[in-house]
Amino acid sequence: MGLNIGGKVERINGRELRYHEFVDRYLQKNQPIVITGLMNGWMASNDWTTENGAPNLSFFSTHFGKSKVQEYPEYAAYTTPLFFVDDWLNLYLDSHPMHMDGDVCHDKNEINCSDYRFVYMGPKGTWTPLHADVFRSYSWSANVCGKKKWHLLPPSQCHLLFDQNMKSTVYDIFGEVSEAQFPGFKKTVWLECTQEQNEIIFVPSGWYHQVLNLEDTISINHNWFNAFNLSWVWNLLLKDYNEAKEYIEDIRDICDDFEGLCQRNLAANTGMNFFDFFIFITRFSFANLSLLYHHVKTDENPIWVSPNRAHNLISNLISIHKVATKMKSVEAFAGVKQSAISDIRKILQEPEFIELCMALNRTYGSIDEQQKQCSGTNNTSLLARADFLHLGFVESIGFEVAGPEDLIRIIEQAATNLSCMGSDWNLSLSYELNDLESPTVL
Ligand SMILES: O=C(O)CCC(=O)C(=O)O
Repeated sequence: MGLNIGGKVERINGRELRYHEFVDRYLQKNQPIVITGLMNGWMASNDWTTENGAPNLSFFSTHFGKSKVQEYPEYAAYTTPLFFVDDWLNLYLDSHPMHMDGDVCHDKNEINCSDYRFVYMGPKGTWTPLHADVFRSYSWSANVCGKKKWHLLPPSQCHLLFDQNMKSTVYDIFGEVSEAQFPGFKKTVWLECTQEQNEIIFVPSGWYHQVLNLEDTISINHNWFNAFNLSWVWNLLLKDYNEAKEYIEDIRDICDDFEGLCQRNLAANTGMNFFDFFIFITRFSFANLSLLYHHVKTDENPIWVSPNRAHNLISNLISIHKVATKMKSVEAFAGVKQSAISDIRKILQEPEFIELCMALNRTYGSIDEQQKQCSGTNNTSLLARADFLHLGFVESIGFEVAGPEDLIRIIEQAATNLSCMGSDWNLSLSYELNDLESPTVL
């Protein structure tokens, strides 16, 4: 039986698309799109492709043949298009390891230092089996050379891909799919797309997809998440945690630290555990708060130097607040509280944290530039100042963060403080926390 194709993925010229349009139409609505016109000037497009469009394998062997990966920071093969720069995952991993737990991952090994930026190389006919992306992240994938055929299924239909026990999914949508095992599969309706050279596909959160290389193909690919799909990441962690726990339930009585084992298995299978995720959102909250305080305090008359930038930071905090609220109600989370996160002062002074703040500021600076074509202030240089951390706000909210309740309290308290400080500022965080829906994905 052939696949039921419901339509094709939309195509758009990236040079005619504004950032906020991308957010409104695709990121927030969680819809796929193929974007053209964004790869001009990439060294990868020039160096990695022969004149007839085939992969230039001799370039790789000549330049990188004797090397280990991740050793060429000075070779800027590509530039992340603006639409995809609000990438918390890779921003974080550029300065912090994902795992704190020495049992899961020892410092500075390959897993701990890696990010979610990839190059895929596949000869004609090779394919990637059906899957949804790690952490329920978004991905973007740019064809440097070659051509790919994509089949995508929206999250609303993903339950149809599972077997009757909801344990495994179909592996190959073009193989023999047993109706007895996967009874829902025949009801699925797919989007398809042929991605040409120099085109970038945006794959939304939670969409299952299978990918075939129609020619010898090289692509550059990032997985990422941000305020718009953060709750999906938490939902997946919780689901995987419950599965990990169920799997070893029968050894609970003979385990000294059953909860710890569940968390270690979660980190090994899913790529992070509750504690990793909590530290991640805690650092991100502080980074967003530090930038907000910085911007509101920069002027003698406290005004937002950029409402767009403030809006981005506030949306991030609202999204984290919502996720922390969900986490609070999860009983198991109480079992993984650890003291390492407890002192805010320590985090705020870590060089890695300052690096994260700078990167976040650059990110929203570049988005802001396009949104209003003029940033009005050179915030990166302002951020280099020693008073950047504004420890004053920390004093007013207390120093301890041991669990989601503390994070919620800190965000709410900061919202109150900032509302008091703002003058001609309409984007009150407390107002938004109370009255506005946070960004959601479908
Ligand atoms: O290009 C491929 O073969 C797989 C890419 C993929 O699955 C993704 O970008 O999410």
